[in-house]
Amino acid sequence: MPHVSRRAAVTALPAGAATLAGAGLLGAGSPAAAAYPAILKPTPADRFVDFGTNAEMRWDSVDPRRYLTRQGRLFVRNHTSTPVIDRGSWRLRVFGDGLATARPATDPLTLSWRDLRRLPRTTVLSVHECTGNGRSFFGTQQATPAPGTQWTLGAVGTVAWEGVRLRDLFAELGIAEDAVSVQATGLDPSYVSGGVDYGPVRRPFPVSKALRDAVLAWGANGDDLLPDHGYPLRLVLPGWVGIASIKWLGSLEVSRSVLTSPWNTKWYRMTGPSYAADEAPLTVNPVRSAWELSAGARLRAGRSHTLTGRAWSGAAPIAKVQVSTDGGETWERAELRDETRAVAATGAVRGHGWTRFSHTWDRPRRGAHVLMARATDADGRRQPLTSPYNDQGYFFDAVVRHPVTVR
Ligand SMILES: Nc1nc2c(c(=O)[nH]1)N[C@H]1C(S)=C(S)[C@@H](COP(=O)(O)O)O[C@H]1N2
Ligand SMILES: [Mo]
Repeated sequence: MPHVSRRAAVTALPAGAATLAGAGLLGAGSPAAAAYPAILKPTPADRFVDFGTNAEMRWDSVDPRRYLTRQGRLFVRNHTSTPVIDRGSWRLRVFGDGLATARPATDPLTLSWRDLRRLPRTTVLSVHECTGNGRSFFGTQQATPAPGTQWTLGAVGTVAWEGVRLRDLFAELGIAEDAVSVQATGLDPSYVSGGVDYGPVRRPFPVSKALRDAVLAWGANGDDLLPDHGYPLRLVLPGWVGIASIKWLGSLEVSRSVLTSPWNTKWYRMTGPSYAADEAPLTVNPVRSAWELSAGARLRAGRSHTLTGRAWSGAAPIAKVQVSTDGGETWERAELRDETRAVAATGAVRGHGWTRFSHTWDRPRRGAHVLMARATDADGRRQPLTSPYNDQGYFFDAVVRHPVTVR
């Protein structure tokens, strides 16, 4: 792949270091791994919690006045490392027996950046969230830790994505009436784990989702994508688990049979004692909420505090948020700031983002308190009080107990 290169800093590393880090053979704590930039944008400690190849947004750094999440603030989830891709020589390859005229992978249709820019454009607002967001609470709140990145609640953001609808591209290229599956593959290095090379990050999804609202995005909130977020082009499947939105998109296979990849058979489906062996791959994100405060935040006694936060769902806008300042004994309705109409006013034409909420806490008494927020979406889905355990720690959607101290 001549058009995929590494930043100059990387070439200064000893030969093979990049490969080793990409293969996961260097521990996160080893000096070579620390020097290897898996993420290229700055992730300062006051805005991010750094997990090496992943970084989460700190909720106490969120500006309550800003609705959208700037790319500079957005969480990053990389299986390996961010590739630097030249947009001019980059091509999207499209192939498969699901095209109106079948094409093998060895003889794909190729689309350049300019080709895509000729198609009708769209902007779609979506809550962008990792399947494992909240995973750490399986351990800290339910005493059943799950392996994987110990995200708190910062693997989420709301983004206005700009690009073309996959539906419009398919209309242009022509797809077979009985096409059922689309496989999206990234251009990042192959993912190696436990000595197994799983190949490039890729995940299939149904043609029905492609035709409903899938977007090939080149921009976020009015800017080109940053390298870390998929430049020059990423797939966006609004409302679905983050892994569905393949970054650094290199190819789309359209098929008349159901495609699979380890990212929908091995990972990103529920596994564990209470799950069947044939659980469906995870698709729509659940309902969650977070306070714009650090865990253990200190608040001044003797005054009134306006507490703010956000709630979101992959399925629908948020209809209601209930809050408790006494660890769940009593609940009140929070005020919501972003009704559907207000969200549309951000300039996005379709989709939905999160909803900001606020609650006035009048002169709380000194001492330790537990804040809780519990959201319900417009489809009637409500956050539970506990999340059923699964081996990979996906979908922690329970109400989070947020400690604060008043003094
Ligand atoms: N090519 C590629 N696409 C990918 C990934 C990846 O590692 N490689 N990670 C996925 C996962 S698990 C998530 S949560 C989102 C994260 O997107 P972001 O880093 O832009 O926030 O991208 C998805 N798309
Ligand atoms: Mo993810």
